[in-house]
Amino acid sequence: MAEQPDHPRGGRASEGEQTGTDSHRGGFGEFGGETGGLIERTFREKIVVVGVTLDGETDEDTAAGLDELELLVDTAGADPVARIEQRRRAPDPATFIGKGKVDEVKATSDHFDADTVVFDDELSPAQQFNLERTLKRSALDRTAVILDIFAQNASSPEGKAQVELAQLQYMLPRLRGMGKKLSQQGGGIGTRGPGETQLEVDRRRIVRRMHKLQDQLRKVQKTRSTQSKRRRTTANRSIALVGYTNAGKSTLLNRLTNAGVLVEDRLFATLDATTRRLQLPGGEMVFATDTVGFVRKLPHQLVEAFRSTLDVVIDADLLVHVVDGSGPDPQGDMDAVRKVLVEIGAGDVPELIAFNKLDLSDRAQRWADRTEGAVALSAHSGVGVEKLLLAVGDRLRAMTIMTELFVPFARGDVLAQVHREGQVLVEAAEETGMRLRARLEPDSRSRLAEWVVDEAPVQ
Ligand SMILES: Nc1nc2c(ncn2[C@@H]2O[C@H](COP(=O)(O)OP(=O)(O)OP(=O)(O)O)[C@@H](O)[C@H]2O)c(=O)[nH]1
Ligand SMILES: [Mg+2]
Repeated sequence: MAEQPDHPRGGRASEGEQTGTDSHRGGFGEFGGETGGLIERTFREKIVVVGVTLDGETDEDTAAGLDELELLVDTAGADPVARIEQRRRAPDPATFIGKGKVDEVKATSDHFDADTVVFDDELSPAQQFNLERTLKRSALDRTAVILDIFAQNASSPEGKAQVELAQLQYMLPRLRGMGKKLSQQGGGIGTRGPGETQLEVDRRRIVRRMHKLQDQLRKVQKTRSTQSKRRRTTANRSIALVGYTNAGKSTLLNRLTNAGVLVEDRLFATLDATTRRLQLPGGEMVFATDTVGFVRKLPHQLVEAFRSTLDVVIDADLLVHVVDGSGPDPQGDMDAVRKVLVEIGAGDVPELIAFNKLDLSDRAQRWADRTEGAVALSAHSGVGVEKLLLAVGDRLRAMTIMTELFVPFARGDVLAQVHREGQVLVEAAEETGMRLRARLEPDSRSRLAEWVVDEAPVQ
């Protein structure tokens, strides 16, 4: 079980704290081989954001993407100062946007004295390299910004390892442009072989480090799967709270279990999984896990690296998909979350949708009314939380099969197994053994098939 993380404040210097110096470590979008964010940044970079509407997309898609990108930039600790949009049939292979547009971006960036230009779509290493050369400043993409936020928010050893792995994965194909920066961090004695270029040395160092991190994470994963197996044998079910970042997952876990997880009006406040026991209104105990939030265009490097954390989602019996029902685009949020769920292999886990922040807007209720099986609630005030728990209980019970069994007295081991794996509702002694009525999961039922005498329909 994860402990409540000590939250390192992501660098958000207030106006009054601005010093105008650049004595910060790393910096927005620069990776130093370890996660950043532990040192308060002393100034906020100025950012121009750029969005492109490609064939099949609408201007509204681009505007919504840029709104979110500005929020991400702000969360990362920088200030968006201008936004530029372009419609194109397809991205320019060399510079993503057209040549004339590059000039416009350069002029705007000069005008605002911007430090960095951030594109809403992932740039290829070549595009990034070419853009930086022409714009004479850093050119980054949404992926780099999200990685930067994750780096600032990572606090547990596992979280840090996962973020670093994702950063290195992102960095590897971009070494050409970054070669100089990396080399300055020093290869040192023993890292240079005869005839090798610095680039090859850097590449080998990065690959070695990635293998080390992958090993480390595999070990964590192994411990976690042993723990989850132990949980399973206690017959407790598990639910995972999933959803868009800032939807209120941690607030809900705290409301349900007093878990004391950090809650913040900030994107990606939670990176580590926290699991707590929780009693449903029917008396059953379940394990509830709060985990990392998702976002549109979540970098695939992060999805890959966060596998060990996201395993709890794949293993869950039921997902409680928390949606900000007061937000501008709940449907878009849900679609983005589902896409990630499919990507991590949790597309088939049953889902119960909870439209949150009912206290802020009635729209949460309207969304719930027109969504099959969904509930509306406020994790903040507690309204609707009881209804959610009842719905969770119903859904979990519906997944079990009411089964009648007869077990001879001599088979105390089987009796114990039924109690361990299922929920025994009736138990009566007969002449030669015990007759039981129990709710069993399909797996348990097949293991106990020898003792099953009747199967009643689900109630
Ligand atoms: N008004 C209102 N605010 C809420 C509610 N639930 C959560 N919030 C607020 O929404 C913000 C995000 O809440 P969190 O619980 O941190 O959200 P999260 O889904 O865990 O977010 P990440 O961990 O960043 O992905 C905080 O400012 C909460 O106080 C609610 O029901 N009503
Ligand atoms: Mg959270």
